[in-house]
Amino acid sequence: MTHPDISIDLQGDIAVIRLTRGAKRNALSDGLILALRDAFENLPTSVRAAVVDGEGPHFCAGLDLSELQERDAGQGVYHSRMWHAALDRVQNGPVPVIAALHGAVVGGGLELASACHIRVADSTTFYALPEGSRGIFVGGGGSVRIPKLIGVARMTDMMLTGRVYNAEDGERAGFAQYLVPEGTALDKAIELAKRIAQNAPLTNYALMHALPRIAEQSSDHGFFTEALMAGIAQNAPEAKERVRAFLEGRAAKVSKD
Ligand code: 1HE
Repeated sequence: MTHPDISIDLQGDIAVIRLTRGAKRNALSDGLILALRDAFENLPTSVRAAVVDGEGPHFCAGLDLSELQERDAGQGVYHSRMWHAALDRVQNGPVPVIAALHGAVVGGGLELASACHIRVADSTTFYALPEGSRGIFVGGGGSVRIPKLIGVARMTDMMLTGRVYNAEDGERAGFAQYLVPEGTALDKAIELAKRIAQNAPLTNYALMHALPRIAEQSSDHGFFTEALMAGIAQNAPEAKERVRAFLEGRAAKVSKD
C-alpha cells in the first residue's frame, strides 16, 4: 500500500520514488515522511539504485507547516526522531539514492536531499533553510548532514540571514554534484542510477556504509577500516571476474569522454 502523495516506478533495476504532492509543493506531512520510510524499507530486492524526485515546479517545500501545531518539547523530540528514522532509511537503506532536484529545495526538502548519496540539480534549483525565519530549527538531520556538504559557516549564514543559493552558486558551494539544464535532472539522475546499478554490490555497500564512517574516524582507525573493507571487497568473486575482464581486454578502459 503506497501513500497517495508518493509514487514508486520500477524501471528495471532502478526505482524512481516521486513525491506527488505538487499542489502543496511536496510539503512533507508526517504521513508522507512515514511513506518515504516505508518505500525505502520495502524496496524489491531486484532494485540496485533509486532516484527521488518531486512532482510540479518544486522538488520539496520542506516540513508541512500546516501540521506544525503546538507541540510540547517531548513531542517535538519524538517528531524530529521520526524524521531521523525515515531519512536514515534513505541514507542507510539497501541502495544508493540520487536526488533529482529542481525549484525549491528548502528546509526539510534540503534535509531529504542531503540524506541522498548524489544530488543532481537543474538550473531552476534553489536552496534555503527558512527554519531560521520561521522561529524553529532544523529537525530532519540537517545539522548533521548539511554541514558535510557545504560546511558549518555556510549553513549558519543561511539560517541566520535567510540566504538563498541559486543553482550555480549551490553547485559551487557543494549542495549538488551535477548541474544540468532546466528539466533534465530526472533524466540525468536515472542515467547515473543505471550506471551505479552495474557496480559490484559490495562496492556500492562500501561506499554507502564504510566511506562515511571512515571519514569520521581518526586517520589511524580510518586506514585500518579501509584495509578491512578493501580486503573484503577484492575477495568477492565478482571483483575477481571484473579485474580478469580488464586484463583480458574485455572491460572498458577509463576514458575522459
Ligand atoms: C505549503 C508549504 C509548506 C507550500 N507547508 N504548505 N518550508 C518553508 O518555509 C517553505 C514554504 N513555502 C514556500 O516558501 C513556497 O511555497 C515555495 C517557494 C516552496 C513555492 O512557492 P510557490 O509560489 O510556487 O507556491 P505557493 O503558492 O507558496 O504554495 C502552493 C501551495 O502549497 C499553497 O497552498 P494553497 O492551499 O494556498 O494552494 C501553500 O500554502 C502550500 N505550501 N509550502 C505547507 N512548507 C524536520 S524539520 C523541517 C523544518 C522545515 O522544513 S521548515 C521550512 C518549511
